Amino acid sequence: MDILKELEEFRRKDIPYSRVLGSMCTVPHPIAIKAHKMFIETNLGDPGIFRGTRELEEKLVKLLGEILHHPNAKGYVCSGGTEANIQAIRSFRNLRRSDKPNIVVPKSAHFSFDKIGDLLCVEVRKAELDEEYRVDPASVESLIDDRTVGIVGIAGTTELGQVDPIEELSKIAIEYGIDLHVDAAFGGLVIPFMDKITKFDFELEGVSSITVDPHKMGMATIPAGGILFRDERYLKALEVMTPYLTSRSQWTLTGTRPGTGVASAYAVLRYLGFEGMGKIVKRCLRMTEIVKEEMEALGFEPVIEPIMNIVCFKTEHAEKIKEELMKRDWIISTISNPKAIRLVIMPHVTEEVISNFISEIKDVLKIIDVRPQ
Ligand code: 0PR
Repeated sequence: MDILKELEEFRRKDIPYSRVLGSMCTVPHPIAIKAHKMFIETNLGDPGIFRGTRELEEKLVKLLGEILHHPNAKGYVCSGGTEANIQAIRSFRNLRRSDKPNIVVPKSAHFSFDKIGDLLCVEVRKAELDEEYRVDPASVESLIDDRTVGIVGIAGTTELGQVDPIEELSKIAIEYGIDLHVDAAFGGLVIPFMDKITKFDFELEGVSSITVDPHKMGMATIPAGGILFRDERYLKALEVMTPYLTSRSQWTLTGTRPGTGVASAYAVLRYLGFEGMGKIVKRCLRMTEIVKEEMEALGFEPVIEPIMNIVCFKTEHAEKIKEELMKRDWIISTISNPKAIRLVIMPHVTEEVISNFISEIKDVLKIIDVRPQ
């Protein structure tokens, strides 16, 4: 029991989600926790043993495919958005076998694309954004050449939650005969449940693959990421033979991998259904609106009108505010261009959390004796 006490002590040092407004993760849904426990010993790296878990993974991929307008999408559940992005670009690269390959990503792309450049020896070209921080399709087009193996659009940018003009990127992809990957790690389980839907998924003909992470807005247990491809050809391009295992080959990046994310993500989506997910997403959007109004009343101005449940406020003192809040065990994040504080309004952010946060930030503003701008 001393061991458990020791563990508890470490765990107590962690900050509870009720004081976190700067994370794309959240408290797993209660049914996700139950499902996770049931699958705790599963290993999808050996699907011959975990036959049921493997079958469940296929069902989850189908469910995610249905949400993203392509029930026959092929893919698997991985460790998160980083692995999903790696695998998409790796597949594009392998299919083209170009000498000195490059990809074109928005300047707003998640830093996983810098890892991709390094790992896959692919040049990562960064396209300019417009004044609303969406990628500029003309800039994307100007960076494409005959060594370009794919382009990337983001549906729910990490910093601002902005959605790139995927429809236009899709047209460019078709015109140039290259693949388009959509990083919807965050937005993939937000946009489909919003009232105002922008086209971003397989509905658009030029979209070859999508990253969608249940461990973000899907309220699954970590790790649960998702990579979906339009057809099996893209998975085949990742295939490695596994002669001594129960399966002939595998196309995942990791070998041993948990079934817990599969079970927890599937349980949440089945339990809540489309309607239940919609309610949660809409509540997050309502809470975002409340935070925005409260912050505006304090003199802050949003960088862009929030598109989804992420909102950033311009301030020269972003780092100082973050630091002071951190001293009081509150977590927010910051962005640097423009200087701003960033709030992610996940399902654990209730009205009570918001009012606690606002009174704390009022105190911080007094202490550092600055106006927000
Ligand atoms: N693509 C996008 C658009 C993302 O925002 C992220 C992560 C990824 C890919 C990579 O996903 P994984 O981290 O699952 O590999 N975005 C979050 C961020 O950087 C990750 C995160 C989540 C960071 C929770 C902190 C945190 O508390 O904000």
